[in-house]
Amino acid sequence: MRSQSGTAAPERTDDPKEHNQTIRPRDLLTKEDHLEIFKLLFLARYFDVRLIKEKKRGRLRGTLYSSHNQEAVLVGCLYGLRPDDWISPIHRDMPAFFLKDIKFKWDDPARMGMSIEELCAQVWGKAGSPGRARDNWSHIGSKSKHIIHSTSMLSGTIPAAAGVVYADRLNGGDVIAMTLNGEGSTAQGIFHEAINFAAVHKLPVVTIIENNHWAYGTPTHMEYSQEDFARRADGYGIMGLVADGQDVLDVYDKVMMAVNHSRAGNGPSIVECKTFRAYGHGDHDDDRAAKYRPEAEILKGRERDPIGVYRQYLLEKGYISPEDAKLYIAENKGAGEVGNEDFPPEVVAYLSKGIDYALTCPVPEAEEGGMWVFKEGGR
Ligand SMILES: Cc1ncc(C[n+]2csc(CCOP(=O)(O)OP(=O)(O)O)c2C)c(N)n1
Ligand SMILES: [Mg+2]
Repeated sequence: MRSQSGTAAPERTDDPKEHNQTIRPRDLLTKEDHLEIFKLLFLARYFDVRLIKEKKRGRLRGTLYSSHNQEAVLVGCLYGLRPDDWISPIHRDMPAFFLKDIKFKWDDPARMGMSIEELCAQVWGKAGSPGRARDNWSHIGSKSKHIIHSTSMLSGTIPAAAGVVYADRLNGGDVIAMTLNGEGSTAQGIFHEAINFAAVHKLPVVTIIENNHWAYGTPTHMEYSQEDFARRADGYGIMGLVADGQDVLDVYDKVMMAVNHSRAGNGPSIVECKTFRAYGHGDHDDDRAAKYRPEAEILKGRERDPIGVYRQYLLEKGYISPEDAKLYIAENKGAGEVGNEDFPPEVVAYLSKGIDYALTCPVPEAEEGGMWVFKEGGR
């Protein structure tokens, strides 16, 4: 019988010997890296709970798609990428737009990720946003920052990613493209077509499956009959790994193995990160989701909060002291229970700066409505 909730730690497959490696990617991380990763987990969580609070205060409108409880997947996937690697986030991955290429340079305007100001302006539908108020969420991209434009067509970014790296290889480049996808999107025909194309042409597309065990109101056991989605990789003749999506270092290890493998010319790879969707599909679905999902499943799926799991690791390794470990307890708290005091001050200040920008930024002029609809100067 397959489990519905995915946060019980999956059987470890990260034995270095199994991958012919003597050291794991995590072994190369410094203490500074670990502390930065910890802060980034807080930042992703704070983005989520603060937006919910802003909406409840009446300062924000539009649907929010929460990544609460899935932060280890986002941070673990993005932390080891090169600045010039491409990513394609989806609706569940809003923090990915600013987490790309953020490590140790949160405020660097030249970094290859979106600024917190741009992203907040996007959520508030203001003129300073990449989408210039056409949407309040993830329908954005940036050619210069190597972010493939997110679309509503699930899995639609995988063929685009394959095309990007195909062109790059023809030009002698060595970037990879990482696509982020929910497990539900893998039922799309285009998912198979694109991965097969990438496999045949040995293209460095790293496909992340964020298996949060629900696609809107459909549980995984009604979506596919395989326990580990990553095993589908066998059918394409490519590498497939399973990661514990609540453990940022396990995600980092598996993703970096896949990235290194794909970058080296061995073709695409799939990393399935087992996690659990904490709330509804979007906040419009929160109340219904609390009814269509058994309470015991929700509690089990959320018991291993990624911030708490990593705090424990840092403590055991001596990267934080027992006193420091008691500061900023954001885990296992919903937006209504958590406060600014539960987050490092720099995290609160960073997002607040973005929100202040968004609130004061004007909306675009109405005449802009036709912009980007027709080719400039065309008919
Ligand atoms: C091709 C396509 N079919 C259906 C939808 C409607 N839809 C949007 S999100 C979603 C659920 C996606 O589930 P999953 O891929 O598991 O991602 P999650 O929301 O769980 O992160 C659906 C069915 C869509 N956007 N595109
Ligand atoms: Mg899902």
